[in-house]
Amino acid sequence: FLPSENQLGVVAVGFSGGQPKPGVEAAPLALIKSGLLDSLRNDLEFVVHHDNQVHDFTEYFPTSDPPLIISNARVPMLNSLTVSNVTCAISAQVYEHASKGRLVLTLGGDHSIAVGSIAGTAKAIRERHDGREIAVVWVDAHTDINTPETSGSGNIHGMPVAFISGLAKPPRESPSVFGWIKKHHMINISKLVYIGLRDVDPGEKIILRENGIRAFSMHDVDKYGIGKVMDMALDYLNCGPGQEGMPIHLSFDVDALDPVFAPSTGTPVRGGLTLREGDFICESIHETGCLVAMDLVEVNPLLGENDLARKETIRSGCSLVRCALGESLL
Ligand code: 6HN
Ligand code: MN
Ligand code: MN
Ligand code: MN
Repeated sequence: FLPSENQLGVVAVGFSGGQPKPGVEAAPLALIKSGLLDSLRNDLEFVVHHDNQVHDFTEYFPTSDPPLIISNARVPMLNSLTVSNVTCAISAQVYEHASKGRLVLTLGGDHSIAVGSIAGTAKAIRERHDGREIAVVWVDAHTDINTPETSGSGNIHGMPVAFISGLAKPPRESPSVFGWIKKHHMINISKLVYIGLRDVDPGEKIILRENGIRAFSMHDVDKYGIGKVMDMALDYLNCGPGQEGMPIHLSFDVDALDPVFAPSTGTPVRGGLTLREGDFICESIHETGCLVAMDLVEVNPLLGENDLARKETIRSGCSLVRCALGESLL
C-alpha cells in the first residue's frame, strides 16, 4: 500500500465554510508562497503534482443554504449543503492523486475539508489494495466528533470525524447533506487515534467513551512524554516496529500546537504541543513508512496579534509538513 517513491499530489483548498471566521481560506496560498512546495521539490526531492490552483469550490455552493434545523439538535447546522458539496469535490481530487499511488497532501482550509480528503484516500486505498482499510491519526486540541445533535456551535469543522466514520448519518431533514458518503469512503472508528486533545465537549466525551476510541490527551503527553505516546499510538494501529503496518492518513490541525507556536488559528487553546512535539509526531509517522496522506488545516493568516504571529504560524505549518514527508531523516 506504500505510495510510489516521491510522487506527491497536492490539493490546495481555500475553504472556510466549516466555521465562521474569515481568513482560513487564505492559508494554502500563504503556505505555498512561503516556499513549502519548493522545499518539498528541492530539498526532499518530491515530484509534486499540483494544478497550481487554490480551489475555493465556489461553483459547488448552492444558491441558498439556510441553517439546517435538525430535530433534537441544540443549534442548526451551518452551511450544510455547501460543506457537503465542497467535501465531495475534494474527495474526488484526493482520490485522483491517491489512485495513481501518490502520497497526497491537502492544504486547508478549515477542518471540515478532512471529510473529503479522508473519503478520497479511503476509497483509493480500498480499490488499489483489495479492500484494505486506512488508519487515521488526528492531531488536534479538539476531537471534531460532534454529531449535528451534540454540536453546540453548528460549525461543521467540529463534526468531520462523526461523518467520515458513519457515527453521524445524513440528516433526515436534508438527506443530500453528506448523502454522497458511501461505505467505501468511510473509516473504521477502531483505526482512529487522537493526539493533543485538551478541549473536548461533554457530548464528545460520551461518544469517545461509548465507542472505545483511542485518545492521547495533553495529559498523556505530559505523563508519558511524546516518545512513549507515539510508541503506544503506532502500536495500537499495528504500525510499530516489527508489526505489519497499515496505511496512515495524518490529519493535523495546527491548533494542536500551543498558541505560542501557532497563534494564527480560529480556535486556539492554551497548553498545547510544542513545535518540537508536533514535528516529532510527524517524524514518527514518516518513519513507519505507512503515510499515504496528510492534511494541514486551520492555519488562519488573518488572525493573530501581528505580522510576526502570522509568519510563525505559517512557519510552524511548513515545518510539520516537511517533517511528515521526511525532512529530518538522516
Ligand atoms: N477545529 N468542539 C467545538 C465545536 O464547535 O464543535 C470546536 C471545534 C473546533 C474544530 O478546531 O477543527
Ligand atoms: Mn489543486
Ligand atoms: Mn482544533
Ligand atoms: Mn480540528
